[in-house]
Amino acid sequence: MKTLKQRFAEKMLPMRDEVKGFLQEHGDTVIHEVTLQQAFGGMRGIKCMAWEPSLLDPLEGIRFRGYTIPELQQKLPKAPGGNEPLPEALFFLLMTGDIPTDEETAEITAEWKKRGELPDYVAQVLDSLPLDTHPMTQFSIGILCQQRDSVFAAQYREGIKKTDYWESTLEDVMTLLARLPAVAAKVYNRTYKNDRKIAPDPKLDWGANFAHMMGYNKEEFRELLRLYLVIHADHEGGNVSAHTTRLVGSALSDAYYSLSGGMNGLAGPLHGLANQEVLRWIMEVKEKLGGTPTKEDLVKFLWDTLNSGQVIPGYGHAVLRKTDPRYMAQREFALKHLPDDEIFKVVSMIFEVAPGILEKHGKAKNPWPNVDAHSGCLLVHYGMTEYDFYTVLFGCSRAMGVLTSLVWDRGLGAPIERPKSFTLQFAKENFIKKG
Ligand code: AMX
Repeated sequence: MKTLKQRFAEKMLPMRDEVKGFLQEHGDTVIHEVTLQQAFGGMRGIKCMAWEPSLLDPLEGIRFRGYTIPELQQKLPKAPGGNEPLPEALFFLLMTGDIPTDEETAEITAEWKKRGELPDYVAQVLDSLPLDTHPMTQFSIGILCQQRDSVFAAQYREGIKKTDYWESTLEDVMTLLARLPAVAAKVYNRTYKNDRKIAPDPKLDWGANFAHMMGYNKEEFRELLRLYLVIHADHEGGNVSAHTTRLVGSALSDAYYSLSGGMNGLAGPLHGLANQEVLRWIMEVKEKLGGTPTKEDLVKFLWDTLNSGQVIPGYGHAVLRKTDPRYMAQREFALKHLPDDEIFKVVSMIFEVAPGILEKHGKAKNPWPNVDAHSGCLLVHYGMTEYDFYTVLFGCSRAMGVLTSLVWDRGLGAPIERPKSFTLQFAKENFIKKG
């Protein structure tokens, strides 16, 4: 059996030549015109970056290497007796474009097990942080402090060839991904569980072992975490965590610097932090309206939220214009495993009324729920009530997509990013026709 590295090289090396030829022939082709509105408005929708692992359609949602989430649930290898795809298998797919066999998936599981131990110095760095440090801050520091282990940085100092950058980057990525659950579990246990130490279980796959190290051993929670780690892994290249990881990496900062940067972006409330905001807000709904609200009370509460100038967390999206399939995958999970859960009932009721209200409100371009509107409800059901931690789980998953892209960028020889900026004065003088 070929290794992941060999399979990756088989795909990447011909593509390197293909891209070179493609650009020689079509490099001057204009693919987008940019308006001032876009330049001042978050560069929304400008087609200006290539990103291989996934592609987002505004109406259909995400496809990972061409596969929808239901297709992944069907086709990717699963844990024995399980129904949800293994995240390791998704990583293989993101890297190579091919659905892995059980053996190929097992190779990644084994490799991550081998590399997955938390170095003592990382634990010491984390232990030096005040306990009220946000888990995402701890997580990002836990990633960043491992930079000293970067094989890419060491080899770069020694002067490796540009065409070989991807090999040491892949080394870093494998070690980083292998260790992420241990970093995250350390953050979880020290922040909320008196710093209890739970040794990894070598019999378990990556997701199940992650659950185990956080103290969750119910098979249903393992399945949830596997699903969670798959569906959050990538959302094409322009979102904040993906784009930041790429931008930092484009300076040839190594995988540790790049991912830590991306995670700082994920920690924003308009991006990954929305999952903790959703849960906090649902608990507020329950508290203020006394348990499960009536539809009328909920409608009023939603309007009050909007009228006080706040967003409805978990609703809307910069690109999507329909219900997020990642939301639907979690809803399916809830309907199957926890149909009578009280918080799920509130989440469902919000799903019924919020889109209509947002449409009437008339601001949000997309009134439908995104991935973050659902995840917290599932985690609370299994006892993970620490909302502030949720974005760390998101980060462990997102790392797979953005680090895949980093290896591809190194393979394809992507240059440093450097778009042109300008001042308002410059825009007035150069872009506006006189007279
Ligand atoms: N509630 C209330 N107002 C909303 C809204 C919501 N859920 N979503 C968008 N709007 C408002 C915007 O604030 C904006 O108002 P403004 O004109 O006064 O500034 C207007 O509608 C137009 O915004 P948009 O073009 O539809 O959205 P966007 O691309 O600027 O922002 C997003 C997208 C996700 C940041 C936004 O929908 C939002 O704030 N949602 C709530 C937070 C959230 O769920 N974030 C998670 C997104 C998924 C992820 O990355 N993890």
